[in-house]
Amino acid sequence: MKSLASVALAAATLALSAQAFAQPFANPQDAIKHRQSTLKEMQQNFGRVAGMAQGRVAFDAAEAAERSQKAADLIKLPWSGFGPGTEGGKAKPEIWKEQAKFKQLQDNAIAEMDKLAVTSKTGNLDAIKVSVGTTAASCKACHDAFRN
Ligand code: ASC
Repeated sequence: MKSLASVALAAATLALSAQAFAQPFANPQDAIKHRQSTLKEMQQNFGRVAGMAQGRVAFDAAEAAERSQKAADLIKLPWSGFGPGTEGGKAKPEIWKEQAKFKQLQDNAIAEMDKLAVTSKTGNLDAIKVSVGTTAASCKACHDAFRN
């Protein structure tokens, strides 16, 4: 049986290593999982609205409004998963060398999705098409610079 002291030591060691990592996640793998899963869920919502804008999916104004708002909420979440020491996944190492540029591209994507959420609530498909285009361009700009 493990002694109480060894269990306490193991707990303290775990707490210390988590502290040394100094992140909102227990380890880099969890940070990568967080950014990948939130971006994927965002894309599934944005992609549906993009499909409506491109005529691949029947336009449903209520669904477009709901999914655009979800995408706008979700695009705010991945970024906490790109902290120091979380290199990996499809992320290019440049993210950790060009932090100002990375932040600028995040902010652009967030602003575009917020605008798309507002536009989608009007139900104006022509305006939604324009906003989907500028939003997709903001996704692409970050992928081109920072995603493998
Ligand atoms: C999408 C999607 C992206 C962007 C980008 C735009 O629907 O999955 O990554 O739009 O492709 O060019």
